[in-house]
Amino acid sequence: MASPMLKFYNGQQIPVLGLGTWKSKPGEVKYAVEIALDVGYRHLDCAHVYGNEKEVGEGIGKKIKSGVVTRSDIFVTSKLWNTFHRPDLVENACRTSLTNLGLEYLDLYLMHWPFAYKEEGELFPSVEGKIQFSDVDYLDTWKAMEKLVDTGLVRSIGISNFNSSQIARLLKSARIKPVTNQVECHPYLNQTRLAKVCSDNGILVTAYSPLGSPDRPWAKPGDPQLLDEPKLKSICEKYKKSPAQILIRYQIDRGIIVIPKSVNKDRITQNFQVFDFKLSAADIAEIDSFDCNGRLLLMTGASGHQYHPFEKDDY
Ligand code: NAP
Ligand code: SBI
Repeated sequence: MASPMLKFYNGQQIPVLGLGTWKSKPGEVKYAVEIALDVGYRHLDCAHVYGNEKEVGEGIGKKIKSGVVTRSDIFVTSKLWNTFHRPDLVENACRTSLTNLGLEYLDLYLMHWPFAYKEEGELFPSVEGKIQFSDVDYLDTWKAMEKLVDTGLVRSIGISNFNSSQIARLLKSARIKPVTNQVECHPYLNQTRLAKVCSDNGILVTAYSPLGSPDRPWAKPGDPQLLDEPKLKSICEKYKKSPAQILIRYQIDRGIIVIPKSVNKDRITQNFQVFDFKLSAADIAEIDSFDCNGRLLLMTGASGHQYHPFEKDDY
């Protein structure tokens, strides 16, 4: 079965389920993309900072060449990294992702974070272990992203990791509204309040780390594992689905786009087998109750930045 689509306010459609590619090694991600397209995925979530867009592009190119998909069948997202926020750098950063991915346009280009880093050098410019910031305002970066829509390099633009105050500030000056805000979202951080702000403004939410990102580089032995959550067990038994499938379906049933990452054939396949069941309202409410403000990606390296989204008492 194909992934159902959601519609952005601008009329463009996005498959509700996509393949994440952060941490997917260059040697593994081409195969992962090929498997995903073979089993029916039509949405790929990419970013310059993942360092693997060339290999993602090779996987896409192979499947277009062999006739499995056409360019217009697939939805490809990339993201503007923090070192390219200065308006004069934005178009070139987008073109670099397009070249690496082997594409002529992106379906969606996101501002990866609201804060900027010192321009152009390393992706994580640091001096004595401290990330070097830039004070470019995300409103100015956004204006340069709007021009990418005008020139046809990207079909839609969106944001990632923006809090509710930052969304409100952006909406006051944006000529083109963001179509989505891609944020960490799973039962331990279900983002109900932020999702309401987005929905009130016609913005869809995209859930990243929907399985609790067990392979995040800073995970420590003994950290709670969402996929092992004991309260998920009876729900899994009831629907005869795995914890990952329940976590993916939880987002779909809330109207949220979801982008689980895998480089494993069986898990890529399993994660797509979520369109033959639906969670009851009571089970969604039960999973909602797991929320514990359990943010996994704190981005502490950017602590102190004026546009850090998670530092104040905001959501
Ligand atoms: P995730 O999708 O929550 O979890 C990925 C991990 O779960 C991998 O270790 C994967 O292992 C494992 N896994 C996948 N399917 C499984 C299954 N069925 N059963 C058990 N384990 C399974 O984590 P994520 O990579 O952090 O988030 C997903 C995507 O969101 C990213 O890849 C990226 O595209 C995006 N993202 C965006 C941002 C942002 O700032 N905008 C931040 C984080 C993530 P295998 O690969 O070995 O299967
Ligand atoms: C990277 F490529 C390296 C580190 C890192 O940490 C924070 C989370 C993040 C990101 O900014 N976007 C992701 O998908 N993962 C990331 C990516």
